[in-house]
Amino acid sequence: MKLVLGLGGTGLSIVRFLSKKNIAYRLADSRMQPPLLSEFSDSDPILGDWTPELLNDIDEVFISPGIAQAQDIVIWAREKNIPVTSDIELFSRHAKAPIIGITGTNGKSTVTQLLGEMIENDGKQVAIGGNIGRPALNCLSDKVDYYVLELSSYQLDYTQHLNLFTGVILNITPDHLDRYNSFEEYTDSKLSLYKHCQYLVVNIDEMLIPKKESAKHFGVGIPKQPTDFGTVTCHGSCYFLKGDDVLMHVDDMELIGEHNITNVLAAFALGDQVGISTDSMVDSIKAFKGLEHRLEWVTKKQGVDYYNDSKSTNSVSTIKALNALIDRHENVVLIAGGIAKQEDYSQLFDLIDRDVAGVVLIGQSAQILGKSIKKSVVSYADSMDEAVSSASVMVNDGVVLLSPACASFDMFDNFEARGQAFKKAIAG
Ligand code: UMA
Repeated sequence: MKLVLGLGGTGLSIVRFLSKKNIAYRLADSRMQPPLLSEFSDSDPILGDWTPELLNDIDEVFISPGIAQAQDIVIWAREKNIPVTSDIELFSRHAKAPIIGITGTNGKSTVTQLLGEMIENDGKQVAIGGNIGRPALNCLSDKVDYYVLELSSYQLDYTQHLNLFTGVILNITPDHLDRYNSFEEYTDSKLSLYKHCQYLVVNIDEMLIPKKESAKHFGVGIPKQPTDFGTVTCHGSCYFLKGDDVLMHVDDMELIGEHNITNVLAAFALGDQVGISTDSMVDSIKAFKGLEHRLEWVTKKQGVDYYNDSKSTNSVSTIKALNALIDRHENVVLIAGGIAKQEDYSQLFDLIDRDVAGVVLIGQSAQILGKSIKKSVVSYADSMDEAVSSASVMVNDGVVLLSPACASFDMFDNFEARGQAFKKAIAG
């Protein structure tokens, strides 16, 4: 019998898959009232604190990514040599089409979605899933030519075998340090993606990622190999390159910010690795408007542009969003705060003090973050409505950016709810 842990989106996809295959399972969640409980009414879930008896007669545990490896149930299972497996590995055992895996601290959803659109634009059937929000098992289909999966470190931690045709680690910067014992442990989790790949796509600019002769590389600057992707700046204009060939003008993409140049290069390199035509890739990039909650332009109201970057839950991501807007606008007011990660925010504070007109802080970390901002004007708000109205008063013809650099769970269900609250507050 299998044990399924977690009654969230992942658990539901696993339970549905096992039921279809007539595989017996036991289902458990450590919360008494998990939010999706009603969806599991046929499965007779065991709710509340987990005990070792849950593992009786179990030959494999299928675990949701939100459950940490330090949890007793994971330790007990491993002590008894019961494999603890992700939905991603289960998916891979049954997927017949090539799988492309995308991980990294930031940018993975953007690259996953863009690559999916490139493949579709090239006339092929594609399914996009994983950490981006659609559980991988829900993507399984005989009609698919390619699967594009966003993979989190949490999912990789429970994945021993995964058959990836190609994959990329976009970048590695500190994140989720509440879940890992050290940054090195988090880095190793991300690096594990490459051991599953037949063909490697490697970001040449990322120090922590080992370079491999046989890999396809991408990075800012002129590519060394004819099959690699890069950029060149000529008379003040920047272009994407494959080897020596100019592919398109960087300004022809809708996405803004230096980090998105790297994201697009990654999508180019992956698309090329799977044989997508250059024309289809270029057309997709030109048409791609980005994802909701990722440096998303919301509206212009009384001379102020509002950007929703609620997905930014770490300082590196917020720094990238700020830099993208500071390059284009003189006056930027930032709304940030929430549950701070155990990371070094000093570079973000430096940037705020140097280039940000004002900051409105919300959530659990507001006062602590506020103490470290020395020059920029700081104000505090108890709700998103209050934050937007304070920021709008502060800004004076410029940009209000929601880019929290923190997790959302102190005030919202998730980053999507936080982004929606921001948009609602703007609409008034
Ligand atoms: N649970 C327990 N005990 C625990 C922890 C959780 O019983 O100790 C239960 C909860 O009560 C809940 C269930 O597990 O019922 C939730 O499982 P989950 O947190 O794994 O959430 P899912 O709904 O299955 O969503 C997961 C990913 N969530 C996490 O990794 C935390 C989603 O990524 C992903 O989109 C989805 O699978 C589909 O693949 C979200 C995320 O925040 C967006 N990811 C992190 C990130 O991007 O930073 C990694």
